[in-house]
Amino acid sequence: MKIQNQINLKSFSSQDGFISNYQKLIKDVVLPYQYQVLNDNAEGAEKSHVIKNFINAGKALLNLDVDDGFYGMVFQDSDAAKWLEAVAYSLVVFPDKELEKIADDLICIIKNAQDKDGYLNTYYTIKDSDKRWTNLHEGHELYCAGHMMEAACAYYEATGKDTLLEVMEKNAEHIFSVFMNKDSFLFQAYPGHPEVELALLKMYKTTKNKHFLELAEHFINVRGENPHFFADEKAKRTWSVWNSIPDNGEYAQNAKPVREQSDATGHSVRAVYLYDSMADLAGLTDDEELKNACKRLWHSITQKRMYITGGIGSTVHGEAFSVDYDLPNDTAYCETCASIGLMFFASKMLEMDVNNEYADVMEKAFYNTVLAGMQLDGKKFFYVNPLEIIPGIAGVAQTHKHDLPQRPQWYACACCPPNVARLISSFAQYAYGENDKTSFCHLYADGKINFNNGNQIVCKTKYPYEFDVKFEVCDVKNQNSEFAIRIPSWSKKFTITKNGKKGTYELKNGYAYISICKGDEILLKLDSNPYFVYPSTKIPDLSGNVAICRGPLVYCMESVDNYEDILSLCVNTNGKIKVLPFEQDLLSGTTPLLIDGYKIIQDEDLYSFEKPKFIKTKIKAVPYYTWGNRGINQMKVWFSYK
Ligand code: FUB
Ligand code: ZN
Repeated sequence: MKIQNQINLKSFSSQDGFISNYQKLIKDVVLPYQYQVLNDNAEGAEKSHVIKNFINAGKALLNLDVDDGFYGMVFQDSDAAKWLEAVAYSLVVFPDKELEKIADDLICIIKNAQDKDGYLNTYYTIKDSDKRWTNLHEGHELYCAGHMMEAACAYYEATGKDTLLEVMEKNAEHIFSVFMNKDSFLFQAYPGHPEVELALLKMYKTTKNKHFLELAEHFINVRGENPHFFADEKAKRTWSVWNSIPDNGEYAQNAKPVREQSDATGHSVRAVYLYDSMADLAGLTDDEELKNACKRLWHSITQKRMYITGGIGSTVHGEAFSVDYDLPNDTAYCETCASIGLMFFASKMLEMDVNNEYADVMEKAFYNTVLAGMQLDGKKFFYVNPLEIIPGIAGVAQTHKHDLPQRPQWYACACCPPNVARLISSFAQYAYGENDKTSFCHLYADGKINFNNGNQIVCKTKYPYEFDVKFEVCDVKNQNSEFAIRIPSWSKKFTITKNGKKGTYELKNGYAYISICKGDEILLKLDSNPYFVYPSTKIPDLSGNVAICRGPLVYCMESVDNYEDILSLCVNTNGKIKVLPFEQDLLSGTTPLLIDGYKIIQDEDLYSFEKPKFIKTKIKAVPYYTWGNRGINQMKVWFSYK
């Protein structure tokens, strides 16, 4: 049984603060820029063609000439879907008739690309309809459908317009008829890339159509029942996308039925999208066994396979989780989408069990890897988020080709950029939750929240750069109303005052539960001191290293701030960390740190018999999410210390 739900999309409004500024950037820069890219109008950016693909699919259905055919990845459709979803969330925060019209027009194009039976996918419609549903291993039809379903639910909730929702209901019913036919080979099939499961659950919640719950449940339950399904499927087909050979089931999380899984394995985005849907289903259906599997997988990720930045999937090979404690900095993969998926998973775990262990990770992933995924100007994006970059090696050495020192404008495989846009514009969904009695604050976002339960609360804060969070209770449902505020585990001390006096609260699983009345003013003061983080000795790559954080922000050092060379620096952990004043003109507004450290003086030889000298120095650090915004530059998160 769910303990709390995300707030309604329309419950949050905001004009000010860190999150609101990011949401303005999405509206003013990111969405228009990405729309240009999707239309192949952004100079210098990788070609997308995705909107043209939809137009061409519509033509193909009418047997018209499809001049420039299909272009891009087999899952190209999903870029348009994620963009539309981001537009929907943005329209809630910043209504904009012009943007809404652009989105409505795109929806029209998408509707025209849908076949009479409900099928919708431009790759297959343009290239070869006979290939439909014959290659779930590589083909991404269900993945693309899932993303469009998410867009449809979001657009309906944001605007009340149901054109896309109707398209996707028809599509979901079509998928139901194909995959729920007990006599078909496809009855044992499951998606190569999980995504449609979580989307079908959204469709169920939006439309209340039980088929969608049944189908999501089926896809989740059937996964891994036949671990060889992809090989069986391959034996039946004569075509492939990448000629990939089905492995032992690790890559796509199908080695075992999901309830028996314990280690987070394989492609990290696939994994967390799947785990998100498992947690959602477990909460919806009160399924203890499934919930326990989710908890095991959660612990596998967060206790053994996650970076300090909330990055996951440490290896480029298969964009995947590696084994426990294999967390290299310089060859890290850490796809932006994977940290977004981790936030989804965390949010669903929170719905079943309000505990700061989930919200802490959600926050870590957001303020570090997810935000690092986008240039501060909103026009360039990282797919891979390493924790160390040494130009000359990064992006050049064969082993480091994937770790780029600068964000590109776009990608041939462009899953991450629109994913960041939809995540930031829907931030409030992750920040606040509610049930009949209690309103929850998991993350702190400045703004007003009209909870469905009748409570109305205004949050005022300059978080994550200041650590006072004020809540004004504008209205309450009744006398028993309650507000639960997360106390992050990084905050070594905190105080809560209510109406200027020491507040009374019950601390449960990292949340302070406070009874609230109309007019109450609650002030949470978190620890503003920077702090050192020491890694487990089980992580070989981090042995003898330390990282520096303040609040949820992991800091890094860049050579541009440190004598053009950070490799010769080491931190003095007995020294001081000075919090420098907030600089509005630095990196879109940030608070740098000045750390006591040493510079190692060594001769130029590759190896030397002389012990190096250490001279005292100060090291400047900036938040990790801001790195790579000042040209090509060395960057490190972990440092040796003395
Ligand atoms: O396969 C679709 C998306 O493209 C995945 O989620 C990303 O990892 C990228 O491979
Ligand atoms: Zn991605």
